[in-house]
Amino acid sequence: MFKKIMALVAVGVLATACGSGGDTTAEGGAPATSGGGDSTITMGFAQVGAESGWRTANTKSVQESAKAAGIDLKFSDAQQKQENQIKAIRSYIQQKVDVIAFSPVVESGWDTVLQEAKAANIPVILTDRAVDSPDKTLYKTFLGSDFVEEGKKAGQWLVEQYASETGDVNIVELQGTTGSAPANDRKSGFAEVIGADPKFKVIASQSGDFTRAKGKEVMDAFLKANPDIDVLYAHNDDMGLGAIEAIEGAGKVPGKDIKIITVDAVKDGMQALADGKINYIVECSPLLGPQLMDLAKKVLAGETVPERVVTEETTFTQEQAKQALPSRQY
Ligand code: GYE
Repeated sequence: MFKKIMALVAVGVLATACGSGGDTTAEGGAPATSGGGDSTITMGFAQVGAESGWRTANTKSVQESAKAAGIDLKFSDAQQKQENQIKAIRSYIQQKVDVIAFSPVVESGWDTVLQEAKAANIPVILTDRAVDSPDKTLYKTFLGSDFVEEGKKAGQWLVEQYASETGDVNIVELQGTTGSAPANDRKSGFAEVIGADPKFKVIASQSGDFTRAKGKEVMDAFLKANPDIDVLYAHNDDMGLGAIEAIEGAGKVPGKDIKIITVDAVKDGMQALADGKINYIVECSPLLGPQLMDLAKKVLAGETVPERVVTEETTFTQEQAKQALPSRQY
């Protein structure tokens, strides 16, 4: 086991350095290439679920990159339930994996289980979504997008599109999973930007749980209650795609009668954008696997890693989607 080798190296190198509960990222534990033994890293990965095209692409990226990096991956799907994720993490602790990576379904309520991982000396890497714990020693790094920035980009596009509009712009919002980092941050980033002009009115805002089915259901209700919707802002493509069905079902033209902004830029979303049914997509990359494996190796080698690794991403108009689609990986 990788950890055992590292432990031996660490004992030699750091014998006098750390007292109790020393920081495992402490420099100096590094080049553990001392020969022989089984140096395979075992990673326990607690995934959120399979709620969206984004998530499916993310899972594929993690699984493929683990394989490519020679990391033994234990994978679990929590079906969007925090209690399932906590169970999975506890089981990884029991199995004494070398490193735990997970994408926390919601932001709060992780301290206890993360303290258990810390007590067992198993480093944790957050990927995709953040936790709101003030105790930054509970994890080594957080790899993922800046969701506030994504919400701002969505808001900026809207502000530009409606620059010459003098009347009210009625917006409905489909939020992601309640309590999740992307739902909280995409909402607040967007609100901050459009809040500068009172003509932008969010007339309804509700969770569609990041799924197509829920997106359709909630949009149906929005349409019934509000005859005058100008814009839909959906926190992911899947909810936007479900909402398109609802809009068409109500006899309206998505992309024209109701302008649509979404986040993610997965293939189905990009296709709808190219087809004129969505007006603008803010990209959120699910391809976090290679960087995650790289970070895991560094953490286990005792190298210092940045506290936060932000994913680079862009935005797409309808024209840009047409150009990007043929080579889109997910
Ligand atoms: O945008 C959504 C998925 O956490 C960034 O989760 C991720 C979000 C993504 O269900 O489609």
